[in-house]
Amino acid sequence: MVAFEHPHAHGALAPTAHLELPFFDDAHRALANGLVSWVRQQTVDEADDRAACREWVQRLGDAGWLRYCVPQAHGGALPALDSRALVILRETLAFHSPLADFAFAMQGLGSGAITLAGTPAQRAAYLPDVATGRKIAAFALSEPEAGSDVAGMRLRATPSEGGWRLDGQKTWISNGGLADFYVTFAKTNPEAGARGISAFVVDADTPGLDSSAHIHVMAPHPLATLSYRDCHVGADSLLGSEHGGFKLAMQTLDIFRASVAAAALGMARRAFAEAVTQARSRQMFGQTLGDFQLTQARLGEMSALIDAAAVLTYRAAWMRDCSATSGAGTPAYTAAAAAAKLTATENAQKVIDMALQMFGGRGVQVGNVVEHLYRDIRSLRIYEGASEVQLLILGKHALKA
Ligand code: COS
Repeated sequence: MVAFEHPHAHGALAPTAHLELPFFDDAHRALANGLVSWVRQQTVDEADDRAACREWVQRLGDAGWLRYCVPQAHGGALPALDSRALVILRETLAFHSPLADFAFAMQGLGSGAITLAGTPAQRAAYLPDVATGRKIAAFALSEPEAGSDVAGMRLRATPSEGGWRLDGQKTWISNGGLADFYVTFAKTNPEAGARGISAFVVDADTPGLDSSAHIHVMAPHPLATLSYRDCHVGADSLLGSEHGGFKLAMQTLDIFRASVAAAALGMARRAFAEAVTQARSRQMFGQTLGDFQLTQARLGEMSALIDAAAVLTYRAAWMRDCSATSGAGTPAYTAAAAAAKLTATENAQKVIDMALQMFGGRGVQVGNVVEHLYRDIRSLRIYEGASEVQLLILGKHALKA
């Protein structure tokens, strides 16, 4: 599948109109405009998702967009990770190609824990190469028996001569088999639940690490199961404090959850643009599809679902970037990111389904943009915290407030 063709007639629905909202400043607007011009020129053959992912990482790196995944001190574009920039990048890329968005996002998620907690040596060894695309990053948290229940993980790290020995499995690992390194979360004290987890940076070529078990899913997305067998890493691979891995994982997810919401938003906006073009052009019963009030009502519903998702997404990103009292690391921010992810992914699924329905039979024809989006959106309601986990986070927050 080639990256989506842009529809010609966006009119008032141009995907940059929302940048006038007060959540954004001129630098964000310039970033969005530059990215839109660039991404419209890019066409990548996505028939082989692994090859395409490498190609996107290369192009995104060469063009400088991956620099938004790491801080300036290590080759990044801005002094610190800027959530609104991440949101703009993901929304825009997802509008054009969900796989391009994925390739971008994984560089950020996979290196996020190094940005947050890495030693100067770890940051220097990985972050500049993530920013150029020379190294592909991955975040290895989930296990066959521990998806939503992170504290239930079993992969074990035991102290060994000069470092640690890792034994166990990770699964559903994005970029599995492609990545140059895996930020791997492991139990360092199996009795201590969430307080017995530590993070490690594990290079892909470490003996004992096998990433060859690829998993095939309904939309292009390189995934694998990782096996760690007698896998030795040095003491300098420990990332952050010993037993501090659970919080580090949560803090990393906190940063990127609002950006998952943005990816969903980009896909919903694309489906909406396709639906509007279809409504204007499709003739039936002597008029256009858009002349039917039923269609107008449907477009109205889609537009409201998109706006609700957008405002929550931008609010979460803005809270993290700007507010001293409700910014990063606070329960209010965690809740805002959860509300954004929940609403944007669920709403995008509805919007894309409605758009597909407006295309009739062509909507389910393989290769149609809405058909592709229908498959692309599904996993966003599951990964980086399923909708049920976001509900749990919001419910707990409400009870504590
Ligand atoms: N930031 C910082 N600390 C956090 C945090 C956050 N966002 N969320 C939780 N913590 C802390 C808690 O404060 C608690 O600290 P103390 O031990 O000092 O009290 C500790 O972490 C444990 O928190 P909690 O009791 O809430 O943990 P649970 O085991 O109940 O798990 C959920 C909570 C379900 C929210 C968590 O496991 C989760 O997010 N699961 C989904 C994981 C996910 O996204 N998987 C996808 C993998 S990436 S594709």
